[in-house]
Amino acid sequence: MQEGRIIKSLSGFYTVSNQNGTYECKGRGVFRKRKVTPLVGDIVQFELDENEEGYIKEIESRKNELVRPPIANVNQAITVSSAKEPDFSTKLLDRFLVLIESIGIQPIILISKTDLANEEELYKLEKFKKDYRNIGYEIQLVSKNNVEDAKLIRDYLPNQITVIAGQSGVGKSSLLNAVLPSLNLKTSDVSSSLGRGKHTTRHVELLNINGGLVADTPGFSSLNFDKIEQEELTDFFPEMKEIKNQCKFRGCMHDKEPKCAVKQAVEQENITTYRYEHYLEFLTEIRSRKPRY
Ligand SMILES: Nc1nc2c(ncn2[C@@H]2O[C@H](COP(=O)(O)OP(=O)(O)O)[C@@H](O)[C@H]2O)c(=O)[nH]1
Ligand SMILES: [Mg+2]
Ligand SMILES: [Zn+2]
Repeated sequence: MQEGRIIKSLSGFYTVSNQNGTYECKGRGVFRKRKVTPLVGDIVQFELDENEEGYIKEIESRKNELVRPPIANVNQAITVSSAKEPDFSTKLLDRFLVLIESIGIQPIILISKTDLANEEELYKLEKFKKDYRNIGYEIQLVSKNNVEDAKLIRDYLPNQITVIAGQSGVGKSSLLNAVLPSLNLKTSDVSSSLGRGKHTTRHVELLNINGGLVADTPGFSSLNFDKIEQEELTDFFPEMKEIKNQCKFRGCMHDKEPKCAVKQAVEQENITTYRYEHYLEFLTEIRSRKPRY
């Protein structure tokens, strides 16, 4: 028996990698009975037969599990939003952040394509950068042709399993290519990548980059809040979570309630108005969700 990590899955075959090498493995029927399917990212015990064909025998318990894309044991998400093409939106960024926070993964924010922004736009982006840094987020303004930026990104990767989240066309693959040119990932021009369904990266694979594993498959391809309850939403806005106990009422939703610490913080400009507005919009979205049976 050997231990390894599944780094790729394709029609019932799993590529398992460890310090000895990379092996093509099958999952034996046991998993079907137990209703667990091996996932990319899983640590597994496997056996090789005389023909060097591998069989997965055991799956170690998972720290977490992403559904779309299906990856286990992710511990970091880099969310990429472009400065331009498509235009930067704090609302979309906050949506990604909430989804990442909701599965307990550490987010890193990259604002890409900053070479396309003019002076005024850059000034605004620097302001946003300060705002998010104040909340405690790691955030960088980057562009694919800046060598220093590639170095910055490279340093986030060692010993982590990282998913890259972000709309198509924001430059995810381009940034990874900048970090490691030999990857040679496909990039697409914006006009075609903005259309739906034209994903160049469909299968799930973890790429070995600078001592870490990275999924170029866009993380969080479903951007709805189906799995989030309204009572939890505050916890996914760290600056609100931090002070929610100071609200007068337990279970305060920071909406119409009096003596709300969150609303006070917004008035005192310790919480940005736009983040608070996004909180309220997301809350409305969750509240108006159709109940599922
Ligand atoms: N000017 C500029 N264009 C970029 C940058 N990064 C990506 N692009 C372009 O944006 C388009 C989409 O990039 P791609 O990496 O495929 O985005 P992905 O869909 O997020 O993987 C391509 O035409 C890239 O050349 C950048 O930093 N600056
Ligand atoms: Mg891509
Ligand atoms: Zn409150």
